[in-house]
Amino acid sequence: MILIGSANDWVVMQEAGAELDQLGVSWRVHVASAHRSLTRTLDLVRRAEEDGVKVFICGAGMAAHLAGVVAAATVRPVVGVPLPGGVADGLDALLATVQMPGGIPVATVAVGKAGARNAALLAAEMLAVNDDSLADRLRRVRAAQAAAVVAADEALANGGRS
Ligand code: RP5
Repeated sequence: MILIGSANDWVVMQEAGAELDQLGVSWRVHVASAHRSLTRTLDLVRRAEEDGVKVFICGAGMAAHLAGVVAAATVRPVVGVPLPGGVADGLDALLATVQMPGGIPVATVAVGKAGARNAALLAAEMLAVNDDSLADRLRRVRAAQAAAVVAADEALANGGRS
């Protein structure tokens, strides 16, 4: 399940949904602010666990406490995506997300769209531990990436100076 601290976060976090779609992993998204709607956020996490949600992806900016609050409320894995837009353009959210006290882990990825994408891939890798078909799809994504690098190299060589 994807949780975002504000509807404004979706412009970046939709990258995670797109990646999960590509991998054939079902997902849903909710706006759930750790600060503006704490009780509802905790209710969403509890109900998601009851519904069988296995991994939470949380994207938030500024004082980005969403991933930490969700991690405090579940023993399911939580992947935190720090988002740009605060006074330090994501560095603030990165520190807020990554600096969890020992005992309550949040797997924190890069700031912004790369992080949103990696959060989806990391969540899929967690699910793939017990899903060989999903593991194969992840391997195909890696192979496609490697092929794209080779294609880009060849295009540059062919169009570049000799
Ligand atoms: C955070 O505060 C949200 O995750 C968002 O990134 C940031 C600003 O929220 P808005 O004022 O844009 O709703 O809680």
